[in-house]
Amino acid sequence: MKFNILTLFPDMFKGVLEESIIGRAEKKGILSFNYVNIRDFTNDKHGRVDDYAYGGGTGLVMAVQPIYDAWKSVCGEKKKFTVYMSPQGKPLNQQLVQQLSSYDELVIICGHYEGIDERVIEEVVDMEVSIGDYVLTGGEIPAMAMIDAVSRLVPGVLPGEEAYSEESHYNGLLEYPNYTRPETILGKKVPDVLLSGHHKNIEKWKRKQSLFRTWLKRPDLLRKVKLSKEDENFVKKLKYKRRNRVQSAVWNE
Ligand code: 4H7
Repeated sequence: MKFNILTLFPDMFKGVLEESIIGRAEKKGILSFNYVNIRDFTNDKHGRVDDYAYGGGTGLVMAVQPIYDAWKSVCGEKKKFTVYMSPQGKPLNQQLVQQLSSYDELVIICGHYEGIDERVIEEVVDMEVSIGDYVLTGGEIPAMAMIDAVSRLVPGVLPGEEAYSEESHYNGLLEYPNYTRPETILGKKVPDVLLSGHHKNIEKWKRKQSLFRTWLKRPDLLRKVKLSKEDENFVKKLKYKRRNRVQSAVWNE
């Protein structure tokens, strides 16, 4: 999958996307990043890419010309799906991440300052995306978050094929807790079942942990996901116990 990133600050991306899993996938040729510096496209003799806002108001607005020409240089005559990172966008979630991972190429526009002239958005943007209801100084960090989330769904990016299928098994729920060596540390022992070698019980424990955590921390997610009869029964038990106000001890069996 290829990401074309239109930004005034291409260097912000390099350290992040060259490391770890995403970096390795790029070296393997599964992912590619094309950084397009919007400033390289300005026709302004002083190299300016922004200007005062019509109607007043604080701050500078990124002008149409450099962004539009940068976008044209990437797309030519063939439009490519173009995303603009903005607080007004569609909230990014795993479902949208999955949708975006189906493209084999994306163009991502990162605004800075007060954002970009509305007319570029009208002309070239297919989807505005937000990574959450908070304000940042630029769209670069949102772009990196989105690229990371989308990239890990591209086949071959994650190390084991397993990692992904395991996770999708818990789709829509929070993940169960993880433990590694040593068996005891800080006076705390790894849950016995994980050392038992009894795979069926381990799977059951993981599922219950997922359901329990989701119920406790993100009940909103629980309402959206489809549960088996067994899952339902387990969650019902939790509800009953919550009424007794013993939340920290709700699940001792
Ligand atoms: C595009 C338009 C995304 C980009 C406006 C970007 C949060 C997110 C930005 C702005 C972003 C997100 C203009 C918003 C200046 C803030 C004070 C850059 N912030 N700005 N405002 N949630 N900021 O995805």
